[in-house]
Formats: sequence, structure tokens, C-alpha cells
Amino acid sequence: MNNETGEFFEENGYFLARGVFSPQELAPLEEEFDRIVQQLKQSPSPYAGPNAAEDNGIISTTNVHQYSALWLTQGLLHKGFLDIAEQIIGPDIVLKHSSLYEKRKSDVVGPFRMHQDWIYGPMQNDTVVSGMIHVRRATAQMGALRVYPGTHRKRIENARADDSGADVHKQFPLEKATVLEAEAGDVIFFHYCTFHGSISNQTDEPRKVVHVRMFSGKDCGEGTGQRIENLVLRGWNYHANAVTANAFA
Ligand SMILES: O=C(O)CCC(=O)C(=O)O
Repeated sequence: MNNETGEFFEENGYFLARGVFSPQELAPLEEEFDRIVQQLKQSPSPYAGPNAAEDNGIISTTNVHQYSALWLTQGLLHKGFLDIAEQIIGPDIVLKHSSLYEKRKSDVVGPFRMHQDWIYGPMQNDTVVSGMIHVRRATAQMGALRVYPGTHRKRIENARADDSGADVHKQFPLEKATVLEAEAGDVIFFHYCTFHGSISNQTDEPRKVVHVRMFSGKDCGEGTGQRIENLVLRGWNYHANAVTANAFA
């Protein structure tokens, strides 16, 4: 890598990009974010955990582009967003999936204890990076993302957010992690092996984010049965073939 963003990312496993989305760009995206949340509230949730907003304050879904054309064209395909992603991932950028989280006030310890994401969807070359788009600001009290810089270099077994990751939660407590407070329009890029998590929202202001999980077009899934959208956001997907293109998630 020969760019400052890429070098910082390579060293730390994350990069906080300021002001990627302007207020004008963000306003219609927030409207559609809210519309997705309303639709979710009216539909049965397949998830007992992350969607149980009455318990942990979080409403979530994967794949915002399955709801909103605007989120696809102005969010996932936003030029400034992909320009930074390219400095980290390279010229071929493929969507794994995205995740919307609205986090409202809750006293319950949230579902995001410190974990690595590779465990939920390993890729052969570990090129997965999440671009966490802040639709609203996230302060420490609102449950901003926390990371352990430099932990992205290796996979750790059982680095899960749920109780089965209890040992790593002791080793990487939420309280000691670096808090990455962000403004609306900022994007935190982080590697899927970077230890990350967040506390529940202690305030009345909702925290609204969309994580865009992307990988290099030269990488591909490890094993089978993973949710991979394989939507090419920039460049080329070298591992696509007639079978993958016809596969169910
Ligand atoms: O949005 C957050 O605070 C954390 C989300 C997270 O850890 C994840 O989706 O893997």
C-alpha cells in the first residue's frame, strides 16, 4: 500500500474517514433508513436476538439495497465512500452484505461484546472490510464503535460476541477499548479480524448506522452456506461463475 489511509489501516486495522457523506447527501438516506425501520417494525422478525428491540434497543436487518434503490445508488455506490474503500481493499470491491442497526436507549448489555467478524463468514484471503456509515452521530454514551487497534492480523478462535466468547471478552473488555466517536457522514472502515464492539445506547438520541461489508474481487468465501451478495461495487469479481451467480444465500 502506498497511501496514507491504506498505511494507517494496515497498521491499526481501522480508519475513521471524516465527512464522507455531506448533510445534503445524508438527509434522503436518513429518510429511507427510517422507512426501513418502520417497515421492520411492521414485519415479523426471523431473529430472536438482534431484532428484539424491546430487549436491547436494537432494530436491525441485512441488505439495505433490498429495500431502497437510494441506499444502493447513493449509499453503497457513493463515489467518495468507494474511493476510500479502494485505498484499503484495492480496485475490485465486492459487497458481502450490509447491516442496518438502529440502536435506541437500553439498559440491557447489547449484543455487541468484543468480537471478530471473520467467524461469522470467513473468506479465503481475509480481505473483508466493513465501512460503517454514520447516518447520525455516535458519541461514547450512544454506543459508538470501540476497537482494539492492531488486532486485525490474526484470527482468534471463539472470538464471538455471544456467551461462547466469554474468554475473549475477558481478554478484550469493552471498557478498555478505543472509542471511535463519529459525526453524521463519517465512515469507520475496519477489518473483519479487528476486535470491535459497542455498549448499549445510554441516551434518548438513536444511533443509526449501516455497515457495508466488502471484500476484494480477488477473494472468495471459505466453505459453503455463507450469505454473500456478490454485488460488484467497483471493478471485477474474479471468482464469480455460473454456479455462484445462481446460488441461494
Ligand atoms: O454497530 C455496532 O456498534 C457494532 C456492530 C458489530 O459489531 C457487528 O455488526 O459486527
